Amino acid sequence: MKESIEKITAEIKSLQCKTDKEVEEARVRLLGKKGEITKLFDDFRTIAPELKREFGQKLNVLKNEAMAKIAELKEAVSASSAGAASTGNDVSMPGELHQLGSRHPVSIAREEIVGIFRKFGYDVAEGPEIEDDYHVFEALNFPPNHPARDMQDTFFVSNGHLNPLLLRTHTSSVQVRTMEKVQPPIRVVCPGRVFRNEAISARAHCIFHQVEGLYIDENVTFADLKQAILLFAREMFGADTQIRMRPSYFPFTEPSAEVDVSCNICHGKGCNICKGTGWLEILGCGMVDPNVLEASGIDSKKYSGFAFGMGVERIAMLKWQVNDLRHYFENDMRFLGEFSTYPGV
Ligand code: 2U9
Repeated sequence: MKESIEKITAEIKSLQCKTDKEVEEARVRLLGKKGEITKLFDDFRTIAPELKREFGQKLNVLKNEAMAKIAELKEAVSASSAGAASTGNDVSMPGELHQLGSRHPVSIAREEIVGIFRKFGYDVAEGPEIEDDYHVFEALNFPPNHPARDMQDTFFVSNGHLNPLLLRTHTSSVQVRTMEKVQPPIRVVCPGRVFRNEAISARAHCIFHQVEGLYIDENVTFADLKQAILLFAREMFGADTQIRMRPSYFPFTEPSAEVDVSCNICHGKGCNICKGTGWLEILGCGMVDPNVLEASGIDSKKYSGFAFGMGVERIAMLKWQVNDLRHYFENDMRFLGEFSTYPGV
């Protein structure tokens, strides 16, 4: 008993705590129901009667010392945490607000377009923005003197040899590279940036984004193309969307068509968005020209396919009724902030 009292007395003297939690742990260790001092009081009941007086006093002194030390430590800990708060940092002040960014509307539209075709079973492929003449023009059946091959329309990186480097004017070069690598069936969508030497206006920009698609297999027909485009348009613009096809011309597809969707503002009645026609042009498409299949090593007698291409900014303009393409390139936070609550952003 004597040794225990001396040991605990020494322990109390040297006791130090940094936090409220440590003080409480020390209190429980010494004075709690199963604490060291409480245990000595239990033992006290069994000692010889002639020793009771001496040890009774000693135990009471020990208990008082322990209680005083715990109270002292409690005070010291709370004083030191109040001191920290008074060093100039007001921990109760509201935090600084950071302005959160959000997805760019062109990214939102691109992901939505690509997501729809993924759901239809298409893979996604990407390729280089700096391309050669062969993959952008030659393999796609562009005649040697087509205007797109002119300096007026295309940004050239290097010139003066047979296969100059240039900034791709469409992502069709990615589909060409896919056809060179794999045999049909091919189902692929190719999103990416494209570059055209054009004056910037409300309807055109020298850099914009496209999603193009290619489907090649045995017995692919124009009816398959029409169905794929109709299903896409309904996913993108709403279940009651109608489409119409107008004949067109592209070097890489035959026959070719331009596709309009029924105006999602006036539902075909005619408004200023659709210029009173009830229709909005969304994409171009067609059956892949057999010359294009053959150029990339695909047997045009066995396989046929369809392709389509769309400008992402144009789709985004129609979807959100933005009347000037330049908004998508200026990064004005007031404009971009409009899309921060778009579902899935
Ligand atoms: C291969 C074969 C055929 C892709 C196609 C279009 C029609 C089209 C324009 C829409 C608006 C470009 O962004 S835009 O200016 N695109 O009208 N694109 S068919 O045809 C291909 C592609 C690759 C091998």
